[in-house]
This record gives sequence, C-alpha cells and structure tokens, in this order.
Amino acid sequence: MPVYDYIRQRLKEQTALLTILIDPGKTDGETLRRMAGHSRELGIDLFLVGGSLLSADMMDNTLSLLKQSGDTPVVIFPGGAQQLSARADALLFLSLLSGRNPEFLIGQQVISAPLIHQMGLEALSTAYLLVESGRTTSVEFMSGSKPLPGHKPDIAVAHALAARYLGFKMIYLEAGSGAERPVPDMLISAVKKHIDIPLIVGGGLRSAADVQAKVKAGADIIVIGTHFEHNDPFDQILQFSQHTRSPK
Ligand code: 1GP
Repeated sequence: MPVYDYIRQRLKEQTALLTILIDPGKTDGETLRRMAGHSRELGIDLFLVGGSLLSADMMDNTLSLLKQSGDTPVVIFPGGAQQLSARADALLFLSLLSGRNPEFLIGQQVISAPLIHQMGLEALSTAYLLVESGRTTSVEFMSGSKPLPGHKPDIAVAHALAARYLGFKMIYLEAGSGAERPVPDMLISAVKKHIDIPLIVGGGLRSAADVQAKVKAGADIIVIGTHFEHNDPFDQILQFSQHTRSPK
C-alpha cells in the first residue's frame, strides 16, 4: 500500500501517528533493530530518516537496517537533494514554504525530481513550515530562512491555506530539531481548522504530556527525534504512544 494511503488509513483508526525520527549515526544499530522489530507493540507508526549533515551512504545503512528489522514504513526526511535512497518506502518531498529562499522552495526539488523518478520513490509533497522556537535551530541556519512567528496564528494559517490551494498532501509544522519550545498549541489548532490534509508536528517534544497536548490541539502525526537519542526509548515510547494510539 502506498505510504500516503497507509497514513490516511491509520488516521481513520486512531487519534494520531507516532513517528520516530532517526538521525543516522546518532542511534546505535541494536536500538534501531529493536525499535523496528517491536514497532507494533511500542506504537511506532512510521520512521523518518534524515538530518542536516548527512551523506547518501549513512542514509542507506540506516534505511536497510530499519527495513530488514520490521515492516513499519520508512520515509526519508531529506536535508537536501544528496539524501535520496531507493531503500526507503517514500520520501517527504518538502518545500520550505515559510521561507523565501528559492533554493529550498524549488531549487533542491528540481535537482532531486529526476532521481526520485528513477528510483521509483513515492514522493509525499509536504509544505514545510518552520516556526520560531527560541534559539536558532539547525534547519533555520542551514536553510538561511526566517521561521514564522510563534504568536501569530493568522500568518501560519495564511501559509497553510496557500499550501492547501497549491495542492500539497501534508503540512509539517516544525519547531526544529532540539527546539527550546515546541510549536504552540494555539498555532496547531488554528492551522488544523483550515485544512483537511494530515498535519505533522515536531521539534522539541520531550514528554508524554507534550504529545498529549499536541494531539489534542490537532496534530495528526507526531515526530520525535532528539529526545530518544538521549533517553532509553523503549519505556517512554510506550507512554508516548498511549496518546496517539487511542481509537477514534
Ligand atoms: C525535527 O521535528 C523533528 O525535524 C524532530 O525534532 O529532534 O526535537 O524531536 P526533535
């Protein structure tokens, strides 16, 4: 089943999807194997693989390991056109719509499109909206783009509507990896009211209470990366997924 259909199907059955973001090289192989092998019991619905500074080789190894260890869909979350691999099930085909840097709005997409076509990868067109979250984040620095103000829901809504009218399949509200503050709940709710495509929320989520709040505000897909790089994931993932796995 295409990954987009899988996501839509899951969202009919449960409140939200729990996604673990793997930054290759930051999580050891054994942990990855166990997470992928026990995804179902743990409540992991999707893996994202990516990071700001990565080579194709590092991507390939992590993707292969996750694919060999379980059947949870594995999706590339690319930092740039160099991070593609046919070993994934799909990739987030991102456009950094909150910024005004043409390289990340359309430049990298044009470079990578023929490769994606060649690889036969499913491209999940996703409007990527970076939201201000305290300290400068890697994505803000690397993309040379300004985030949306966190206290101006009308600006976020205008971007979300533009994404909807442009035909994007998903919207990603991103505070940035390791963000000091996650995306505010009121911003999530405001965007959610104006769209009917899956809403991804990530950046700076560290507790089950964070997950609960973001799901309640309207997040359809929760992304957690940094937190599990520093804490034993297994007990915690179970607590986090209680808030995504409840039936609709
Ligand atoms: C970053 O939204 C993701 O792109 C996850 O962020 O690493 O802070 O969990 P964290």
